[in-house]
Amino acid sequence: MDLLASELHGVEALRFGEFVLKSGLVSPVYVDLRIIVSHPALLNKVAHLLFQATKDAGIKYDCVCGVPYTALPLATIICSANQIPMLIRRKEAKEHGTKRIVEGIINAGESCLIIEDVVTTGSSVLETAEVLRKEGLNVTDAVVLLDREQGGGAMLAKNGIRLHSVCTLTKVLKILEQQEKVASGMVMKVERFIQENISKPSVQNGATAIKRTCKEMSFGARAKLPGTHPLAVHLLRLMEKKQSNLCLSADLTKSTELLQLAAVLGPSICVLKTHVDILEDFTLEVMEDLRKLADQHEFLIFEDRKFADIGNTVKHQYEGGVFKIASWSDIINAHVVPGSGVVKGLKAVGKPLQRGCLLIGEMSSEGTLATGDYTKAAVKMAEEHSDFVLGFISGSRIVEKPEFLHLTPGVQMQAGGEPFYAGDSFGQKYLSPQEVIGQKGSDIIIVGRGILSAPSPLEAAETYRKAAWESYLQRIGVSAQV
Ligand code: S5P
Repeated sequence: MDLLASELHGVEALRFGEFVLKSGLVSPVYVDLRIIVSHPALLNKVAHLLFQATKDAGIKYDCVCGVPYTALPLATIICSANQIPMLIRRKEAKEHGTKRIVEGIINAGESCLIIEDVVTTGSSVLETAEVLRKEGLNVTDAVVLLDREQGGGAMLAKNGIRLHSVCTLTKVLKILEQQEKVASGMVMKVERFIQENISKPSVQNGATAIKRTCKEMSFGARAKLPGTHPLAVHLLRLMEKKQSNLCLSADLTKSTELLQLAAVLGPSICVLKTHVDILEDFTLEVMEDLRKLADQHEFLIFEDRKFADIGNTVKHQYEGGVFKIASWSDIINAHVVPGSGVVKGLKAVGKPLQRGCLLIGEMSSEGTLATGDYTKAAVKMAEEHSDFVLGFISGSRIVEKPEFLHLTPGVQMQAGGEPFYAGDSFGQKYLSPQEVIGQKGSDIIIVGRGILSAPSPLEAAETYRKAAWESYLQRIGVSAQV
């Protein structure tokens, strides 16, 4: 074990310092075992240790599957050296041909052992187990080289999977400390980090989900990430400055009312969302006046146009026509149903103007079809066009990338700050700001009638602003004082 720890450290599979993880957490340790494919002797050694761990634990299994991608070569070596049939799990089903998600011969009822390099929360192992179980295989055990001891074992146990590890992160740390490769101060820092960031399994809607118990990045810190869209950087900074993660949905039909509301509520909001096509008296001069108010009070304008056509058509709809949306709106949004052409068309107009786009990943309405694979496709499209797409319209956080923003509509409270659970008569469903920001992990609440129908829209806006901001502060671990 001593040799393994020093070799992993030597090839920089374990690094110490400050690293931003996929979840947005800043970690003092970074474990990345992908590098070991460049060190064949070490790769063999790791595979051997994993196999030895299965023997020591007395696990019985018929075939082996590695969690893609890092554990694939490890599973291959184990299977080849020991003559065990292997299965390969695809990350995405093939678009053509067989559409298989698992390659290799599947004999339903057989036991499949899962191999993984590192386990933190256990979600990657569980994801692979669920795919294999859907194919009729039994999955009861997983073997991992390094357990980061951040709740993965407990979460997997809850889902009927025993986790066996060759080594734990604390053990490796101790060895490296003894070998004087890591300073004691750093060891303590890492141990504290592990303790503070243990994920606890929780059950939601029948499925096991990881509850966020860890501290998250602030809006200000997210603005500093190199991959954050420039418009999102601007928005995150003004959110911090104004202490507001409230977007007003200004669904009004008269331009004087729109401008009046923008003037009064401007200081309380970070974004003002319009549906210009419901204005009875739309003119471009009105939008020029709105733009001036936006600059004066520092909020962004978001035209909720929900583009959903082929690229060439949306390009015209965005740039021209009566509304000339691109000339005054900072942000627009689009459905992903046409495929990536819709983003490409919008990007051709919006990117040169430093505009940004939100993709609709989920909707707040009853019976929405934007769920499951559709939502995943929206995330993939956003990742592929992150030079123009700055985030999502969604009911919850749909991707753990702090560079992306999540804006959530369907928010309302009763007078007095109580949550309001009913919807409207057309299928709109509501959650409270606390649920949306605190529990669902979204960033910005979008509120329309909750503010517009209140006796004092300004008072209501302030109540929503404070509730959403307090939930955000709690989420990042700062005591609320708004
Ligand atoms: O899924 C969605 C997406 C959007 S953008 N559900 C929504 O309600 N919206 C918009 O948010 C909707 O068009 C409306 O402008 C606003 C919600 O308004 P409210 O009055 O129900 O708060």
